[in-house]
Amino acid sequence: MTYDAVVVGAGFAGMYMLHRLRGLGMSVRAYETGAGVGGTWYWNRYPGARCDVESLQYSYSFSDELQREWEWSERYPSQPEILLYAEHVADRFDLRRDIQFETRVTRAAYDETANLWRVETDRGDRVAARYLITAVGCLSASRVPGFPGAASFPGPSYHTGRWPHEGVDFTGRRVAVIGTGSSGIQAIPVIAAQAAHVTVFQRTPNYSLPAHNRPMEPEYQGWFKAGHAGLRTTMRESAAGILSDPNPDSALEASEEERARVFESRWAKGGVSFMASFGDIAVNPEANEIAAEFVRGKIREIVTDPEVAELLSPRNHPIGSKRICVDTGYYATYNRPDVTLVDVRRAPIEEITPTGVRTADAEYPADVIVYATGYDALTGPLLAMDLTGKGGLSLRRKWAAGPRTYLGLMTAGFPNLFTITGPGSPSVLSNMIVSIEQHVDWITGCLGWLRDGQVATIDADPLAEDAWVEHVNEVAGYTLFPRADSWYLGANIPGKPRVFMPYAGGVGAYRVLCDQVAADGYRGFVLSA
Ligand code: NA7
Repeated sequence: MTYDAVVVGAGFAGMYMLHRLRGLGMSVRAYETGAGVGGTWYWNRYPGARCDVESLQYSYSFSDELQREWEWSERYPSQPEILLYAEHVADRFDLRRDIQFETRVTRAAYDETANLWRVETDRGDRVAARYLITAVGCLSASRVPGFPGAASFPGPSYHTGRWPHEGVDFTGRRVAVIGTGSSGIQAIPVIAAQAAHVTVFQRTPNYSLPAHNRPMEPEYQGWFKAGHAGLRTTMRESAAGILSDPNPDSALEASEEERARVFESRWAKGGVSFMASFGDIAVNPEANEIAAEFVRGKIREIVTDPEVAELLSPRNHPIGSKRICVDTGYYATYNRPDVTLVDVRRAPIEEITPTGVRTADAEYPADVIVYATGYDALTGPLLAMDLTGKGGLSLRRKWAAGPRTYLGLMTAGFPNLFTITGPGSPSVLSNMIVSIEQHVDWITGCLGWLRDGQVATIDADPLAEDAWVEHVNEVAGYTLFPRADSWYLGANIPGKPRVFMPYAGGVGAYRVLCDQVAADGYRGFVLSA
């Protein structure tokens, strides 16, 4: 079977791409590993899973009817509600008939003679397509560190990103949670409320901001929907794709009182807009330290045991240089008598035993282990597929020293392969829905233009790619991101090249660049008839 396009993945990116490709009149097959749509939100069913972008902003903007008819029930959407929304979108736009579920794309190779991608799946499908479009997500390749003895643990163990659909009952159980990134920080308070005891194994404390989640105010929802068009434009033109009301003033130049006033009001408001308190927090280490110390002060206020408060206080990286977390009652959870915090930076986990977790200095009993240990981010899901471009070049070989793309949309030597929110684009530094829509719209525009001009192949020009990779690095160098050992840099995966993968130039500026490239007849791309 030969399709105009194969889309890999049916999360928010894959679903919208499928919708737009249909609009071009193309025949499309989408393959999805899960049994349903939703991607991240299909898999991440751990207790407390919630988006840290407000629900009204974490929703598609492409259909005015869709945004008018869908009602969000909370300020921040829970995983079940986002999944319901994804399912609603699939039904509303009749997407499922072109999606093959429970099917993983294992291999795709570019056939130069036929100018087709030949795609293979784990279900034995062998299909061809003119265009191959990956919508595989940035955080979908979950990772459990290879702790010795893990197989000897008789009780259940779960990774947050592969949570059982039927849920887990922790009542009366002793639970070990390994990892204190966003997933651990969201799950720990909810698990602690149910379990007999929770032991948290923390290697790096993270900065976490209160969500102050609450039921959606109907007036707020009404206001957003009425101003939909304008608000969406503001989001698209912003740095992170959200309405954060950025304050351009310098934290360094502000008086003590002014700083306290601004930080307190942002803290009280809740959510990630704290990072927009002052214009220099993300780029100036001294300004950043002022914001970081404010958060540490909050931790000391909330956590009653000063030693635990200090252990929870991040000191080895600037605030925002790792993904900022948003929580509900995280720090206060450590005031519970049935929650223990273990510092595995000082005494690392040495092995999992049949009765629990053993660190360099003690053994902690557990009935259940929760791995909140993250992902092989951005490149992981792409490299998990065996992708081969022109001349038998494999993507794994091409990206051995780190990902190389032009605009995060294409990689030279892999004609007609598009990577939605690929490395080198803002992706995880932004509201993913905004970045997804921008990429899908751009790709749709490009494919329509190619068709109208009877252009058979498009590929990134290696020189344009080199310049883009350099630009991505240069922009990252102006920020504080490279100062943290984060998954943005691949630092969480042993042996992964240390390269800052997303584009830190902001979604607004990036959109302008992409649009200019298109307006210039796809400058930096090689086109052939
Ligand atoms: P993250 O943010 O990558 O967090 C993973 C956590 O697991 C982090 O605290 C890690 O510590 C910890 N970890 C990983 N390996 C180990 C070992 N070997 N020993 C101890 N601790 C370990 O993943 P999340 O799922 O929380 O969040 C991913 C993104 O999803 C998030 O940023 C949002 O965008 C949504 P480390 O910091 O590496 O010292």
